[in-house]
Amino acid sequence: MSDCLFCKIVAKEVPAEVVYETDRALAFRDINPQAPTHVLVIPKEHHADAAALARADQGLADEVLLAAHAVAEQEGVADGGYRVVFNTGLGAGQTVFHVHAHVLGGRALTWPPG
Ligand code: D5M
Repeated sequence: MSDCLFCKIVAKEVPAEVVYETDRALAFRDINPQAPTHVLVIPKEHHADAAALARADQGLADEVLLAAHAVAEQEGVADGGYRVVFNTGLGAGQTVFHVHAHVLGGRALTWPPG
């Protein structure tokens, strides 16, 4: 989508610190990190949110999840525990409507989230 920020990151029209990439998924550091490790994992193809992705392409949804866990391993936060979050919809705080998994780790994470 031409007006989508994360599609522009995929197209390299907007810079990002990419930490992991597969044929169909991309992971880059969040511009406003909420934990020592805060990486966003996206499908390169545009889907608005997690529900839309799961309905449209379960294989791609799997690939995004696998990439999220690979990022946690690569970042060294897998053993200590980490969180994978899909904010889905305005009420959940989603601000960018290109589905993304937040991978958060490197500090104690409290529950419930805010
Ligand atoms: O999360 C959207 C996330 O996207 C939020 O944590 C900031 C991040 N963001 C916004 N612009 C950029 C760029 N240009 N690079 C990296 N990260 C970015 P949400 O769940 O939609 O609230």
